[in-house]
Amino acid sequence: ESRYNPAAIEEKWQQIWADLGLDKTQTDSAKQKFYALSMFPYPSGSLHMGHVRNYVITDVIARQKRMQGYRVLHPMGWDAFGLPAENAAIDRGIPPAKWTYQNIVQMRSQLQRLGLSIDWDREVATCSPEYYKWTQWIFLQFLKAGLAYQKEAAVNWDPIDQTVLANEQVDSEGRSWRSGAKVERKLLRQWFLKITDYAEELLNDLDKLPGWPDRVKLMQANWIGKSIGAYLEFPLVDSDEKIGVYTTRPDTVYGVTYVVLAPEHPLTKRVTTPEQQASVEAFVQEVANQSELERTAEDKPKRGIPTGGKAIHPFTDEEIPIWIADYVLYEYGTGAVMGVPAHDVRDFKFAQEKSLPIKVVIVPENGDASTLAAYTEPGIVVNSGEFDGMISTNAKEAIVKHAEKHGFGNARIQYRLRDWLISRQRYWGAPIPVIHCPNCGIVPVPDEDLPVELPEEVEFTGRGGSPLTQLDWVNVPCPTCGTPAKREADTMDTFIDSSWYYLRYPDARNDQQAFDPAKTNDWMPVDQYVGGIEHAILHLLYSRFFTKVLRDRGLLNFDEPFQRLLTQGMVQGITYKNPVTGKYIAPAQVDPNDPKDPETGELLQVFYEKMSKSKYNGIDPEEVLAKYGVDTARMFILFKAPPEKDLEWEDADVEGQFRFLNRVWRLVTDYSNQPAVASQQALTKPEKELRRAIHTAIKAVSEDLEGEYQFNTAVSELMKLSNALADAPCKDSAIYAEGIQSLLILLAPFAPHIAEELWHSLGNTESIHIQPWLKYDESALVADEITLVVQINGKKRGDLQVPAQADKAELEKFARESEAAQRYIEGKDVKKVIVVPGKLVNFVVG
Ligand code: ANZ
Ligand code: ZN
Repeated sequence: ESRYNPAAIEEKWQQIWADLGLDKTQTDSAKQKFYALSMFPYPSGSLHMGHVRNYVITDVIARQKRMQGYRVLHPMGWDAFGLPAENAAIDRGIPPAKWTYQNIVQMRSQLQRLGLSIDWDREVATCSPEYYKWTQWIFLQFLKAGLAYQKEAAVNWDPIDQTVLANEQVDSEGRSWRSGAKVERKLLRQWFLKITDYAEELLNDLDKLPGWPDRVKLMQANWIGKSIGAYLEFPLVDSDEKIGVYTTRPDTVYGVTYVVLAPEHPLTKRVTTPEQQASVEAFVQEVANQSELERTAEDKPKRGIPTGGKAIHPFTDEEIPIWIADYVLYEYGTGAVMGVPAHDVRDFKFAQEKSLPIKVVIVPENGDASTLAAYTEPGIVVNSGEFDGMISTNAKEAIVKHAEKHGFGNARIQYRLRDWLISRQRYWGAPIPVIHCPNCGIVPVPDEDLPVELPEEVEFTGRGGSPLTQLDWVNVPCPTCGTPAKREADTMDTFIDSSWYYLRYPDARNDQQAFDPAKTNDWMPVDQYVGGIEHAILHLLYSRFFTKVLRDRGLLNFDEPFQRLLTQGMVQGITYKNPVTGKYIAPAQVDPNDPKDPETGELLQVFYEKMSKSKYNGIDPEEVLAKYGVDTARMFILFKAPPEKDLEWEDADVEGQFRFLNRVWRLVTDYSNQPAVASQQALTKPEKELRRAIHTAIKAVSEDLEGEYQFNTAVSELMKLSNALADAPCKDSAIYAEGIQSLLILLAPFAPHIAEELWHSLGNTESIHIQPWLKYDESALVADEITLVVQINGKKRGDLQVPAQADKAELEKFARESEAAQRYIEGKDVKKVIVVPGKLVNFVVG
């Protein structure tokens, strides 16, 4: 046991910890709770470095909190429904369940190799009937609350395979990944959740989350997209009907020179004149097959045509033309826009292309109106009747008031957020638990019939619609009237599964309820959530939405699920790319000192990029573990970069952490061979210094683990302490013993195996992971002496040790008497002396 051999200790301790039940969640209610949560992985089959980083970060936090005396909940599970399992079934004939559970077994054992202090008794897999029974039950809660409804919405339709495609199955040219057919848009009746009912609260409650990165909160706010404006009505010339528009700029209403409808707008047909009918119909057809992205792309020319119809401007009574255009989206606002080319960039472009009039109604406070571009800033209102001369911001209010008074408009708030489309026309998801009855309409599956289980005898062809629609499974009697009825064959978006899993962990084995509210309210909210920035919007927003709805159903007593959020950075690998061919070259084929393409000899670009198979820049966690052990991998990941920053994988730094752990190993094993500790009365100077180093480390590491989680600087503190111990002359002192023990305790959350092994080598019989976290002694931090720098004309000429409490005059005296000063001042005229207490004395000589 003289050498550090990770293989000999890591699995051994993992087994012992498991036998001791060290990672089990404590329920001692006298202790304060701490819920440490990692975003659960999709069981793709193998663990990658991004996972390792995520789970190690959460593990360090969980371990330290346990040592600090908290009862900690640190669970893990599987986000296990979704497309890849269904693709594996189509491609290789493996049933989705089998493929998924195989992957879970594989990845669970990989996770266990990382020495994560996870309570595996609470593991959940969203694809198991024990779990999705409650996903379905929660859906029914939404239905009962009036928050789930059906409406028509477009899907990607593959006309050859006759199947719905997910967005990921459509390439950038709009073709099906499988058949290559040009994908069409098709309207289907689908299920939605009314997240828009919670838009305002989801926005406002971001203020309750000081422990979230500002960047994430901003992304959520933008996604919700609150917009404050007005609704205004433009009557049609020849009927009582009106076109309602939503605008953020009512102050520009006198500049309206046309009105535009989204092509799908129900009034399109009505307003189109016979002469325009053919071309309008053709245009509507064309736009129907475009995606929203294509329609709104900034760089594309705005396309549109006149309908021939006319509307009346409600303020001027002028007749203005009605157009349709692709840049107006049917789903936003009212699906109609008042065109103000002089003050809106898109309208300006459109008017220029279509030769529509441009009427200026806002001018800069000092300066002239330009007709070369839209003027979009505030200014003075002109050409606007009774509103002329007003400041545009005030005119907004006045114009809305006027519209309100005359009954053709009002102030309105609008959100970009849309209701959540949760229907998926696929097999591997939780079936939506409703039955369609010809007599009763939509009938929820009664609670006692849940779960609606996925049938197992299924053929996967990738053609002809969801496998569920093709099975006798859909035929059931109506639960209410007994008439032959049909099950809903859509399954739920997998984001639903992950919107509530954190509520299940506190009570994961409950087969009577989704969770016992008492238990979940006790553990929630999550104290620290750790995961990728790619979930900054949807997953986090949906989870917040679920929490609020379940709170309003009386099941939860808090508003926000995740108190603090850490979004860890990416793990990047060194990447070689041929700039001419655009090909990536595997590092094994490249000489790092002379990076050339082995085939063409061209000089390669070298940079760091997120690890991925296609770029050959990935590092397999298994290989690193086999070579260095998991403690080194953990230390490297924590040390190399602050957790929220990207991390560049560098073998030399991995090596460096391995050497550091070897030094710790030697330090402790050398020490345990030492003779018994000698006891003394007063501390010697080296002892005092060592004690200061110990308590400085305790303070620094504790602070680094508080709030901001600066694991990288915490690891450097550990390195400093180990150096101080190595250099200490007082190895037989009780202070040295304190130092060794402290080093191990501080190291324990970071490198749990080596810390445990060495702890036991000192004769301890209890696990290091249940030792109390250390507290520093403030008085030990005070230095007796400081290093005083002596400068001559601002240049350092020497330094010396002086008593820490020396005052300015004494400092000057010490400095003046120093050898360095003597040599340089000798025979010269000291014009000025500058004393910076605690640091330096500078002599200005002439
Ligand atoms: C007239 C106007 C004049 C506008 C002006 C802007 C500037 P946000 O902030 O995103 O809510 N708009 C409204 N509904 C639309 C739709 N369905 N599709 C495309 N554009 C739509 O922006 C609201 C503005 O976007 C509205 O204000 C409207 O153009 C346009 F000088 O009305 B505005
Ligand atoms: Zn019925």
